[in-house]
Amino acid sequence: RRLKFQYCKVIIATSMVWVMVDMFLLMYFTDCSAMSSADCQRKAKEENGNPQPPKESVGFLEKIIPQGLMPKRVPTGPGEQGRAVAVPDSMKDEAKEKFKINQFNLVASDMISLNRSLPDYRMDACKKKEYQVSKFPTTSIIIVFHNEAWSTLLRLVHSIINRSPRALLKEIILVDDASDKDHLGRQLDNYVKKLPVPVKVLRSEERTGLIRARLKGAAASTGEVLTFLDAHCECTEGWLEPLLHEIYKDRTSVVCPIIDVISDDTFEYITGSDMTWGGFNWKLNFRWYPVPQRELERRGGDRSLPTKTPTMAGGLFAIQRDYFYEIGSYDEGMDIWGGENLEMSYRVWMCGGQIFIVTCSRVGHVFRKTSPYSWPGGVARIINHNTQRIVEVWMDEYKDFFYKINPGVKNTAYGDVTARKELRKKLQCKSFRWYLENVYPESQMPLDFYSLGEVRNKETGMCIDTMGRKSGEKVGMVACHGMGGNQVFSLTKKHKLMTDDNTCIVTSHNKKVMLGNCGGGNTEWKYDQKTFVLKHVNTDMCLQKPIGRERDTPSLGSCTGELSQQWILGDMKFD
Ligand code: UD2
Ligand code: MN
Repeated sequence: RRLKFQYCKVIIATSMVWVMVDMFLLMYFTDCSAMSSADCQRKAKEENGNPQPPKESVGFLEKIIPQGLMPKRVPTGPGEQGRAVAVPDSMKDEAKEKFKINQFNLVASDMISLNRSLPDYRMDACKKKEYQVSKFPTTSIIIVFHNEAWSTLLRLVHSIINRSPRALLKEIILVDDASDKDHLGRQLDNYVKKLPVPVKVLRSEERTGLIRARLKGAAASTGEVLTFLDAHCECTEGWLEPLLHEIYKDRTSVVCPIIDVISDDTFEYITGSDMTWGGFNWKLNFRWYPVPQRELERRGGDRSLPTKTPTMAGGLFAIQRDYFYEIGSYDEGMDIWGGENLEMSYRVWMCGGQIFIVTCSRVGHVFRKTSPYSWPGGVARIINHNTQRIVEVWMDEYKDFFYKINPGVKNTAYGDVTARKELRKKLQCKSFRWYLENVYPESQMPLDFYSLGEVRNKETGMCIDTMGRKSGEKVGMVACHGMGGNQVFSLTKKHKLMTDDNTCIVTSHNKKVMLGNCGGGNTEWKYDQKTFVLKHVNTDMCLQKPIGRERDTPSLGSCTGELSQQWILGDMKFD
């Protein structure tokens, strides 16, 4: 009888499990196969309104249900498998209107399940790697936001819970930087309480900006590693292990995933290249550039090995917690947005650490074309303020590139940077020149140069100007304005007449003076300080004022040395 009773218990337990599985699967996947598209959208929307159990429990069920018995149901709802969402015609006006709120298609985002499925985008070599996860440090995930949308923020939280080994996930810390949206108040507090991972919600009464918000999150963290993410990301399969692996191997490694693109319009998940790294231009804008051959070779051609990168984008990275503080955390004097990524990149490299893009880790991010939130005091003021703090502390003589382009910024206030300069001294950090030579020799900043500033014709008094044009277009020649920008050129010791964004003054096959890529041909000019003549090396001809019908572009002529071929270069330092 006792045996019979046991037998009954097993049967009851088993059927209960099956009922649970069924209910769970019904809730988890928005199956629209038998519905009109409008009904399906409504269902998906309802699903977003109701907290769903995170995918983690599927893992739990997989363990107790024999392999092969798991019902095979591929989710088919909007955006599943990272697919693009098509907003139905009836909702297009609403979508257009709501785009302004977050500068992404909120209606599309709201249609997608908070638990949306994504394919495993990793390269095969990555899928094969085995990690000693039990030895890895734990991490706190820090997400700061100002007025983030509900669906993007919570889809991120779910993607973390669904796709990170639970043992490594110490907590998720949400830092609300003075948002004024109802859904980010009590609704958020209540929602996160039901999640199977500890989630702390911190709030600033006053807008602090993302830098200070991240510091607030870091201060409250208890994990051994801090992992920062923007609030509109989605983590993919296996994203966390390779990041923590690098930090486990070397605590001074600061690691970034590949940042894939989540379309701001359709929310399609679009994989980014593993062949790009982070750089910057003279204006100190962060930019992606192709990974140079030497870095591919350093890795022996194995693209699954982490790429060293001169700079990071800023939003998505992991760093050992104690090392974060040792190396100077963040510059608390930086406001709202911008610059902190370059500041940290220079600091880490110059003070003994290293930065990697870990190509086995992929996280999607909604890149926006414009910023949705307010910028107290104005965008330019904030960005210049932050950038000035970087150049003054870290860039030594190379800060002139930034100031020549933005001369107006030179005399504006940027607060006190003595503490940051002391930090640099205390950590015995290397020079910016060392960084350019050793970490970023491909940089657009010439190591050595003869001049930096305007290029003025002695006869006409006019200046060479890119007019904001690109490589392949003609060079302009207009009145000198003394405002830097498009009139700043550097004559480098490699004899290039270079301006920002790797653009040089070159000559075309028919001997026209053009803008061209500095890495291309016909870029060399020799300047004679006594005669003021700029001679083009390949053609042996001289740069001169505009002639003929082309009144607004400098030309090339046989060298005569007359005034029309004489040029004054800004800030010369010949030696
Ligand atoms: C990029 C980075 C971002 C940051 C920024 C430069 C990526 C993918 N993103 O810009 O992390 O490094 O460059 O500063 O690398 N936020 C606040 N308070 C504010 C302003 C913003 O909490 O006052 C939050 C915001 O809600 C978001 C995060 O900070 O979660 C980053 O802001 P963003 O998404 O506008 O920055 P993004 O991606 O253009
Ligand atoms: Mn962002």
